[in-house]
Amino acid sequence: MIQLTQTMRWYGPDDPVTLADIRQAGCTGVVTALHHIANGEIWTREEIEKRRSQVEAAGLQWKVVESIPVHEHIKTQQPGFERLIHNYQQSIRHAAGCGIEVITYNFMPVLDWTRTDLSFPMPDGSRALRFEKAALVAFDVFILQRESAAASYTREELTAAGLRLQGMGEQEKQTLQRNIIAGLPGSEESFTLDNFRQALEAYRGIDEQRLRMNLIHFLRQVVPVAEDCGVRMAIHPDDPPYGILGLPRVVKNADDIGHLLEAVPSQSNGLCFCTGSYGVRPDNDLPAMIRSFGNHIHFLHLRSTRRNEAGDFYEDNHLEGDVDMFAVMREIIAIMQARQISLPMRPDHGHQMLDDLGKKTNPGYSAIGRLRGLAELRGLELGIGRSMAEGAGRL
Ligand code: CS2
Ligand code: MN
Repeated sequence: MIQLTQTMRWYGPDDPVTLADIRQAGCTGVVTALHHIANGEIWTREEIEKRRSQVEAAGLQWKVVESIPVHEHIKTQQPGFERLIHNYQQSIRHAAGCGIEVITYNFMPVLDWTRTDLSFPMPDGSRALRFEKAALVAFDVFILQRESAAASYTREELTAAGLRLQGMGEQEKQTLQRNIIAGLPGSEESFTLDNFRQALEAYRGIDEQRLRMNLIHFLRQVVPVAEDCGVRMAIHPDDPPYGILGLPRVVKNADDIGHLLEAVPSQSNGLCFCTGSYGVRPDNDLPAMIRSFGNHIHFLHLRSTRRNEAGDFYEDNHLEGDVDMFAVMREIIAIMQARQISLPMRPDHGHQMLDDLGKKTNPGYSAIGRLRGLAELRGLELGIGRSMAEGAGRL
């Protein structure tokens, strides 16, 4: 019975969670990135090798990069973007030459993942990450004062946002702003209000169709290179999986995935299937998506969210919330048996809990919450796998 390859994300030598911690959590590998190399620059073999030996010295493997960031100028096709694509191709070649098998990336405009609250209290005393619609709208309309922002929302949403703002003290406004634009862990960009406005400006005239064209252009340049050197590209979905702050989004649902896979058909054109991101939309049927795109899933982020009618969601325990993790896991196990490969996974985020509540941690990436998530997922996998094998007598 082929099983998932269990990994955790490691932010490098400055990560408060050590490689030894990750090993004790039961992982055989890490996913990591060279965050010290500026976005757009080439990842050299020397730098990749240096990281690899650190990881291997701790008894772990490094097969998945998360992420080689895609420069904003590639997303918007600013003059000079061809050189940036060329650099990206070089980084792919170098990574492949150093034994990397999967390269994760995303095509989210301006911001990587977005949350409004990084310390949302759960009933059990742990802390979760949360996206609150009214707070986001309050930031957009009243703090950022984005031109024509009000036109993006309904009257009810604007009223809720106005009330929400009134209830906020100066400190809370500052924190909200920082949470949204100062860059969550893994984001390569960090903004002040002024340069954030400029960054949004670069998307004037870029609608969903245009952004998709730019992504397809990028894929046409990089996928053949990846194919050539035997690595697989894995696109992470938009988080949250719908437009925010007037920005276009192109990796939200099955239709979007279908477009990308059809436009550039290759085994190297694949997905990082993040159940926490796709799962925010009630119209995304995750088990069905895994069934249809299973051959192109190269990496898994397993996590669950719980949404409400107002458009808010928070990150729930890995086996609770709106994601049917049992059904998801069953499909993943079936895909691995059909393809006869082990897929790398990581528990995507976790609650801040126990000892970690008193520590400085990367939001979402504390040790104990992820350890809990991983342990639950590992048990779920074992239970389903064994009963499938014994029940069907064929797996
Ligand atoms: C986030 C992102 O939800 C997530 O996985 O932590 O940092 C994500 O890993 C990147 O956007 C992928 O490129
Ligand atoms: Mn994810």
